[in-house]
Amino acid sequence: MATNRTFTMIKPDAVQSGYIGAILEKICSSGFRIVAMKYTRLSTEKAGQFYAVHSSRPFYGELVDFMSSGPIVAAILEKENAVEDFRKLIGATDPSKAEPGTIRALYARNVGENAVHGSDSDENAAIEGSFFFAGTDIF
Ligand code: IDP
Ligand code: MG
Repeated sequence: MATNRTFTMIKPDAVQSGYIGAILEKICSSGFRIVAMKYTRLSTEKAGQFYAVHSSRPFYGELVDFMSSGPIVAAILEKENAVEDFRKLIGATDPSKAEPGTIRALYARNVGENAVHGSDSDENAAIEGSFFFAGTDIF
């Protein structure tokens, strides 16, 4: 069943570069409503769990180190067709291949340090959202 929610993180590279405000502005002006939000830092254990699906990929260790290297903003976003529309808004994983004007084209450094996360399915959006937020923290 399609849902109207997705999960995002503003990753440590974009936080460190001072892009939190610009990225949230882009998200909100693109029609997404923030229903949950948290400024936090992942431990290596938590980052490893979050990205467990990638544990056999060659970049897994690098990814876990990067995602636990500094604070992130985690959020659940609501909009009709949220998962697909948000993937369009962030652009391709590799910013050199991302459409002009997308968040990754504007703010990502490279394929690893790529500014934002976006869920790839309704099922994963629900799993990832509940990784960070209790039901009572979603408005
Ligand atoms: P996605 O974030 O666009 O869904 P995935 O393939 O799910 O991309 O990969 C998860 C994350 O792993 C990426 O956002 C990026 O931070 C990192 N990553 C993906 N491919 C590479 C790579 O080739 N080298 C280094 N890091 C990568
Ligand atoms: Mg992915």
